[in-house]
Amino acid sequence: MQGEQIPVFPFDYNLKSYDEARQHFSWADVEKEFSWYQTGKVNIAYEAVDRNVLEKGLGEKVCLHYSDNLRQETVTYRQMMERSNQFANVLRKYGIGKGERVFIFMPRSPELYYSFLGIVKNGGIAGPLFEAFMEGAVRDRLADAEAVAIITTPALRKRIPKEELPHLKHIFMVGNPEGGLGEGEIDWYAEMYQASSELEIEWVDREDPMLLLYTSGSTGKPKGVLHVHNGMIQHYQTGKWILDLHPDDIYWCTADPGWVTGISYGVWAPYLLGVTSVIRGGRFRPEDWYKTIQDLKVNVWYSAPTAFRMLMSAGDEIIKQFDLSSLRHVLSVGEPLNPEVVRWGMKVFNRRIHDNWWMTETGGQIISNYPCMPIKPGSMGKPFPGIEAAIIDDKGNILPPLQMGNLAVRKGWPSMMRQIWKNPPKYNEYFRIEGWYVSGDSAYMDEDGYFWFQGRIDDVINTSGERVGPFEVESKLVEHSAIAEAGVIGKPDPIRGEIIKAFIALREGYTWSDELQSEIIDFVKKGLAAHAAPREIEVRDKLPKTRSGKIMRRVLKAWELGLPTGDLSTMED
Ligand code: 6R9
Repeated sequence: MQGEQIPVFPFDYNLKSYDEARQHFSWADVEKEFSWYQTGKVNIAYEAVDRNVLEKGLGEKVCLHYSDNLRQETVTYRQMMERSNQFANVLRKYGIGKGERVFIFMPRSPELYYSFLGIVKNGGIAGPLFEAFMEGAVRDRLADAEAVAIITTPALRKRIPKEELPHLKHIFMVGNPEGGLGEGEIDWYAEMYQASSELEIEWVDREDPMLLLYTSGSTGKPKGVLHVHNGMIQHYQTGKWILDLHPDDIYWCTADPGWVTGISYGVWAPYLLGVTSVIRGGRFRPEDWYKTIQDLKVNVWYSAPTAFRMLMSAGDEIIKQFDLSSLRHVLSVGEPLNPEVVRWGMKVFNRRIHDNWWMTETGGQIISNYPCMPIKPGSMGKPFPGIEAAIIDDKGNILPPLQMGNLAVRKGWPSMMRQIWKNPPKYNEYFRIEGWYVSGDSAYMDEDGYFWFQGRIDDVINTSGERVGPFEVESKLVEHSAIAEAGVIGKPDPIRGEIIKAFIALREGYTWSDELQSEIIDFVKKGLAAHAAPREIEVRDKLPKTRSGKIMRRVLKAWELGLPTGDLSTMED
């Protein structure tokens, strides 16, 4: 094998040999692990929660350790089953049924998880949102999905523009708003208190949808990625082999449920394997994070490069105050994991950080570094057994090792998205090359079969692990009265991966000032989300555009990086 390598640690892993698994693996064998294989009755939430209680004797086992700075709570699998049953019953009481979209817009808390699982048990489609979303982002998503209900908190209710959402009938309020409940608002706690904890769960088809997650592309509004119950097959097996979950593990996935990682690997994978999960609410503080690992004896820890880089920049002295010896397995996803961070992980935790690659659209992990395999720092690893990934050119030819091209996945893995909500053309774009899903990322494979990420092919920005579409930010910017036109790019940043940089041209009569700059940043924060606001703004007389009027972000990027601008033949004079 070539290049820098970190050898395997001698633990007893679920996956013993990657090569052997690749040869003998079949998804059909994994299906036999589920109850529905015997009973024919399908619901991912049954397999993830109820089955642990009713069939596996894990009712008194802790499902969730929740904590933030004000609250600490333990939820057993039985409690998780009963409370999610209750919420499913509440939904039924209000006539909300199978296939209807119910959104969740609230900070991390046990109530969020009861609600999420209740929606799925009722056969509904859950739409988790980041609590950071502002009114415009909330409206776009609820409107597109024609959501009938939302679960939220008093602090966030003002960001839900009811008048503009004719389909939205019910707002379940977790907590007591000042001045009481408004029209269409329902007291979540009061309803839960009255609801039965017994439920006739809604049995569904494996191909029935359960999750709608909005994600950004380079053009247009965010698109609704739709996932089905069948994804459980992949969540289960990747949880076993990539997360390497063992029955007695304490597992902490730091991702928010507004992000696919916080659902596929913050709920489904650990619950399907019946392990104990840790959920931490509140803001990020290095001390709190290390203390969480120490106090709860976390063994398996799944986080993201941006978080590791923040921990790294907080300094190694802090780490010495905590006992982190419980950690066995550490993983990362969301952005390129810098080799420097992998080396830091070896130094401070004496553990390898295992990078893996996947997307909202893939629903589950696709490429990974496995614990039983040497790590090459900077590489995403190898495709999951049973999944074929390749580097292909625009015609669909598989490229030889070391050649850069489209990172693509052979169509048809279990957790693949099944639709872009109400937008078949967008869905078909991903499958434009016969037999393949084209990810939009570019990469190459080395001679040992390891994949190396190179960049996005479109202009999507990845800031602290969040995908931000430049078009959405540009559209918001030009809504501001001072801005004539705007072009937005990702600028490389040592902590956040990329930051959002906006180039703008001002309208006649406006002059640039620090006040105007803060006003504009605030405008985007309030209109979209804090993470979508530019951290840098540069004013230009004019922006580079194509003859058809498209802002040429590639030219802006070249300006920013001091690189040659390349072919400018399509640029207006
Ligand atoms: C799970 C998730 C997907 C995009 C993806 C790629 C980037 C994710 C990565 C990575 C380099 C990794 N990405 N993992 N880039 N190395 N290990 O992140 O989903 O939010 O949809 O983002 O993130 O560009 O295409 P999502």
